[in-house]
Amino acid sequence: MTNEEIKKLLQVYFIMGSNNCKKDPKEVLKEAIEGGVTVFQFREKGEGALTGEAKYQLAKELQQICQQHSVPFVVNDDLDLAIRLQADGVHIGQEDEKAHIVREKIGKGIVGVSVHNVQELQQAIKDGADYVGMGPVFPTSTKKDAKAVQGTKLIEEVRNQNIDFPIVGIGGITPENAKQVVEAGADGVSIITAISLAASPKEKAAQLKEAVGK
Ligand code: TZP
Ligand code: MG
Repeated sequence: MTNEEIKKLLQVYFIMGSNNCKKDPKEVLKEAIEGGVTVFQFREKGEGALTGEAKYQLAKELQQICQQHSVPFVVNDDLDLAIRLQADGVHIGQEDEKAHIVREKIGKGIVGVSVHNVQELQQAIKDGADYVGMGPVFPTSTKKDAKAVQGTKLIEEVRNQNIDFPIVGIGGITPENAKQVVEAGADGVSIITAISLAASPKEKAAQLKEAVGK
């Protein structure tokens, strides 16, 4: 995919696992898609996360929902699961499988990498990533081992260096602060709980889309 196609996908990037939801994750995902999310990442980790066959079954069901609505389905961390499902992409952190290995194994699929400085960004680009995630932009209690909150500093720094690579911001993003992230130079926002725990995921996703305004 071209940089421009990836940037469009990143606009409202919904991430979720079963432990981020109070109701059925399938219902949450369907509503979020109705509200306009542009890509979905299955991130089944942390306390109470499913493993083994139960994880696979949920992933498969969520993937089917994405397929029915032409929303790309990305798997967090778990390269074997991504390959087994023939997912549209994989997202990895700095502690996971190396990006160039993921690229080799999934061919043309989307590869996303979490980065925390310009050096990690340059390495991700070299390794063949399609986009990077930067954060936490705002305080979040969703990821227990998240790095220090960095605001929009890194996003701005990268754009000031005229690096035109697809970037999505993550961490504590809501319809109220999403515009700030995009104005700093991000192509979109990644969100977990603002959508997954919303009384109406559909409404929240629509508000985020409106705030991103692309
Ligand atoms: N990486 C950095 S912050 C974060 C991840 C996975 C959690 C984001 O969750 P929320 O609920 O949108 O703040
Ligand atoms: Mg990871």
